[in-house]
Amino acid sequence: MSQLRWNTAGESHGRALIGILEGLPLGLPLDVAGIDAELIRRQGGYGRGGRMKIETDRVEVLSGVRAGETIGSPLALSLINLDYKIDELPVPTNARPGHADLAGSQKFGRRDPRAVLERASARETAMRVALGGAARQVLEAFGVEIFGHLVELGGQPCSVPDPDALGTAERGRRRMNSEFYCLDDAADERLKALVDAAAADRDTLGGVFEVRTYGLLPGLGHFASGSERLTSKLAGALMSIPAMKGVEFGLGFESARLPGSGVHDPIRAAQAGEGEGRYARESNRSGGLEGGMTTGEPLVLRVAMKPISTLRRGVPTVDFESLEPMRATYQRSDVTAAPAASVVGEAMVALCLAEAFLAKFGGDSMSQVAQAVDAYRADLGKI
Ligand code: EPS
Repeated sequence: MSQLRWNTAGESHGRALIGILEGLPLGLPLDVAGIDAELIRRQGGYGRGGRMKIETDRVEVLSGVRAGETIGSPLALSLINLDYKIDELPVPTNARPGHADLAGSQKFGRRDPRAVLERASARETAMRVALGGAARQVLEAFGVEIFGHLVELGGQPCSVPDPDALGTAERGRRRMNSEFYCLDDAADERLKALVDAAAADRDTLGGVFEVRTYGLLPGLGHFASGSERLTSKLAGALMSIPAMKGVEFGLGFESARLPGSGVHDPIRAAQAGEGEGRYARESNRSGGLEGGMTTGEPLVLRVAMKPISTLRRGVPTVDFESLEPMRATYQRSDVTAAPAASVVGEAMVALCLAEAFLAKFGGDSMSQVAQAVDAYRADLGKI
């Protein structure tokens, strides 16, 4: 069994996005329509721009699957870019503040933001969603649910006090009915007015999304080395999404402002049928992670996204040649992509958790993984 690893290739206006996911066990029935459903969700959300009307992201499976099941070889996926025009697009004469344009040009030693922005673009996150969709299916086979939703847009809250209390079906229903993928039934009209005002102002908006994961066994991840801590892996994975500026787990930054008695989650004996093993918690302020490992409580994390850096009004910059002040070139952009970012966040959480899950229970086939999970469950009852 090899470690779960992934990679992507592809530019924003190149021919296609390509993704490879290595380390999937044999015998996973791959639900391609399920992956496409995630891709459709990523393309949506109120405030998206013209590009999403051009693209129709549907995944093509190139390798790793026979008769609908994984066969233990690398999974290769492709997504065609309908807006394929990389060779015709101009080289910008200035750098857009907030993008990779300037630092990337300096890094390459060439005034060519096009060579930078094509790959730095968040278009690449479409393939991450496809790969994450496959990784998620490994976890779902063991009863894990990963749920992302928007909790803030442009500084306006749009969640409910306790998303866990809604239950799976109601969470799904509310998110499906919201053009912002949020749980507050009453928020959409308010948020639409906010996005419309930002659009009229030729500006952009950021937001905060939350990802909750249910059904995790305790003990995924490792305390023994910094790089193996699930907390650091998840934070790194989420911060690798373009435009993300911060990640917090559970109480997050609020933990630093409270005394220990208001932060740590008391342990008690579990009641019959409650959770995994012999213990339960009275609260989940940790967000489901202690010592870099899962506790068995829901994993709760939030991620802050900055506003899209291509503004219709243009942010002040200078012309490369003359150094004369000007506004950054505008071609097309989203007013906000924060709802879509929650789908990308789910994908990154799925990739990270599937890696940790298979590191712990790894076998070469799904049935071997299932045996390891059953043995571990039996062990938990004795600890
Ligand atoms: C992006 C700019 C826009 C977005 C794009 C990300 O694309 P374009 O420059 O073609 O108008 O629509 O996002 C996607 C293409 C996508 O699939 O999410 C950027 O600069 O990051």
